[in-house]
Amino acid sequence: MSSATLESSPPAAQPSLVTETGGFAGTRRNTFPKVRPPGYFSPDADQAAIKAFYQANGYFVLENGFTAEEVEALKQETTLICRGERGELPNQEKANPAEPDESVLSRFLCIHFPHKCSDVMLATLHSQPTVQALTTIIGPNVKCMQSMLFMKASGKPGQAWHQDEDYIATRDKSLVGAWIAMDRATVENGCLWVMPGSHRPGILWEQRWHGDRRFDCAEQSINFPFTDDQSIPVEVEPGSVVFFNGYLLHRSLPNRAPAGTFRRSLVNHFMSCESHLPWGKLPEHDHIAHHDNRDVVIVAGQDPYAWKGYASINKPHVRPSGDGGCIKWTDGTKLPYQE
Ligand SMILES: O=C(O)CCC(=O)C(=O)O
Repeated sequence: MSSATLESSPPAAQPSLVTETGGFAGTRRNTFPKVRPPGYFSPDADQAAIKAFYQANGYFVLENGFTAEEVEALKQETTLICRGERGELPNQEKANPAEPDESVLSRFLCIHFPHKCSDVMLATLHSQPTVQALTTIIGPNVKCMQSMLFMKASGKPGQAWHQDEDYIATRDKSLVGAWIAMDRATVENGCLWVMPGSHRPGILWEQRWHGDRRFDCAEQSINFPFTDDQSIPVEVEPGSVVFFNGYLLHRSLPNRAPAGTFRRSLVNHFMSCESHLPWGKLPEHDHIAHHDNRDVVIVAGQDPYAWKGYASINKPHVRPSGDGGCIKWTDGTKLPYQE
């Protein structure tokens, strides 16, 4: 990263996996993290520089992708969703008006598909700086298929190493997560960690139950040729968006910040419109080659499959945090922890 940083980055203390690609990182307004690491860009940065960094490293940060007002609106909407004011969530009672917001938010680690019940969340899919970045790294035609709203109160677990294409397969490796910070995300409160360049082999690594209480119930990727100490924390200010490739190994650690604090983020997932989306249950009599989940929102360009129409399949639901133990969803086995 050459210009317009607050301070120049110090020499790396240990060999880093980050591939420096140079280019204009844009006008910096944030003061956190104090030193702007490689891969942090502002919306006025050179799009070619963003693309080069993303292709080499599998992630980048768009600073100030959302304004302070937009972040405030997202936080308020997050509270309303958790309170059941945007529709009752399965197996959850609507919050009692007397219950404080902090107590309600602390009940949830993550709610899937908030864009299905909230116009405020839906609007984030179409946010101009986000869409510009997506067309730079994916191509002119972009669709969204999922959103996830993390509250991550202090004490809540993180997610073990994984690759998102293990869960949402595209046919052209175009999956991108756009992780919007609502609170400052730090190592202490459980920010995202990435393994730079780990998308490049294009391999989906073996996955296994981790048995580790630091993480929620999702499985862990194993046997990949990178070590934990090669990963880097992606600490960001509210309003920043971390874009990451569906093959990039990433994880987050528990929120160890003082009680009563949160690490809220909204993660939207996007892909190219040219790819089918073979996701979710294969309908009877369908062939995997034709399977194309049409519960998508077009955010840029043209959808070559518009002739198929669109569907509403997914509904908002609460993701298990592991508090009550974890169950293997394929056969219902109770999974043991290593104590
Ligand atoms: O926000 C987190 O803690 C984890 C998010 C994540 O792993 C994902 O969006 O795939």
